Amino acid sequence: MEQRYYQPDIETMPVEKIKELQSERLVKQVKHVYDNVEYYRRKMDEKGVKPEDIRGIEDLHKLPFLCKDDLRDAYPYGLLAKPLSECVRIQSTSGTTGRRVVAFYTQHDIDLWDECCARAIVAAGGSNEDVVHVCYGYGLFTGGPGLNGGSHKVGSLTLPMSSGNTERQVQFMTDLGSTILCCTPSYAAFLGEAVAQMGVRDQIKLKAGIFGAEAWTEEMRQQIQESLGIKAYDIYGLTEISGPGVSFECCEQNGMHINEDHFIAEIINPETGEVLPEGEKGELVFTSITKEAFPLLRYRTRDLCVLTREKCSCGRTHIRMKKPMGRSDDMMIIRGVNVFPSQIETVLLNKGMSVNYQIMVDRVNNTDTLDINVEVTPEQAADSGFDREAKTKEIEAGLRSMLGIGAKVHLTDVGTIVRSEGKAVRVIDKRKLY
Ligand code: DLL
Repeated sequence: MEQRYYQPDIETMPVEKIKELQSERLVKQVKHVYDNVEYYRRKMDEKGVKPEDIRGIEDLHKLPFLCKDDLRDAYPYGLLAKPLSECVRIQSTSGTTGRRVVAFYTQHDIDLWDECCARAIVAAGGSNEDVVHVCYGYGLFTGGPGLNGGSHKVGSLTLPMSSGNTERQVQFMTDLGSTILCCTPSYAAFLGEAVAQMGVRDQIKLKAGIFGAEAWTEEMRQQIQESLGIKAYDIYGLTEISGPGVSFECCEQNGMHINEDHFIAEIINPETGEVLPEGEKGELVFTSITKEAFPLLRYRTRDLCVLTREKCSCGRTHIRMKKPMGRSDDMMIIRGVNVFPSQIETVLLNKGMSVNYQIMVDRVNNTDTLDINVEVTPEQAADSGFDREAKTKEIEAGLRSMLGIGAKVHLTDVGTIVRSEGKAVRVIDKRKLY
């Protein structure tokens, strides 16, 4: 397949050149925040670092980390690096607890963000011939505005659907011939079901999907690709660093290229803060080197992931991040064992179950319990020979071998688990209520 890029010079720039560009931008950015943001000045002074100490990316490790609590402390204007009169937009995190994080953008910030999303759309095969159907939420959430802006840059016909009203989504998809779908993977799975139920699979023209905002497994990718007849691409980002498009997948579907001309990525040991070498798993940390209004230096994402500089056949040279396996704060400790929802998803889908599941954790008589409700697929429901009891046992055995602890599995009927239009809520941990 012919390779297309949105900004070929940048996307295929030799690695040495990218590093030079990063160094140059980092030095400027550090000076910008030190001069304009009191919060940073204080943090850097406390650590004994002056802007002149940062001469390139090799000095990045000297800077202090920033974490979500810093953002909350500084709410709302404490990290603003440009006068409000130069800002044109805010976006905010979807977090439901504590103070929200508010991110500010100048027009220049929005333009660069849109370009990042345009790169993702072109990497998924998009062009001005495409109809880009955006059903990420619009509003404070960055998903809708980000992909919308990217689609405009590419010159695609953009359908700003936002989330919800699934029947209308499918109707527009068929009537207007949507070719690229942008939403969360869990909503894409739901749309796959809706398309089948409405009997319009042969009327949709989708060829690709750009899915992110939550962790999803390779098994889930297969299911979505089959149900919608598309190639499904991963996209990653976070409000604090701009939104979707911090990184995106290419045709190889093997890790997401980080837009390194805008963001420097590091992997650290989450316990000690030590920077880990390429290839090791740890917490992803980002430094935004082109953001004007809300530039974060060494922001700890809490996402656990691995970076690789292995050559990619797509021709892009920017470093890749593997699929984040979940956030460090998604990790459940059950009877002393670390469990990620993504491990459970892998087992369920490998055993042929539907993507609709929910994990319930509780504590009974001082012992943690793990229960998983998972829907049977419509095919299983229609199959009179389907043995629920045998399947339940098979999944329980699979979970025991994946997790090292036992779980109780409950097969439920089709349609019994609430579908999500945005980020799915997979885990109900009742222990937190105590
Ligand atoms: O979720 C931005 C986004 C919108 C990304 C649309 C992709 C598509 P927040 O609401 O601030 O921003 O949440 C950011 O979501 O730290 C990850 O934990 C998680 N996340 C985002 N993309 C992925 C992904 C948006 N592709 C948080 N895989 C991040 C796994 C993801 N987790």
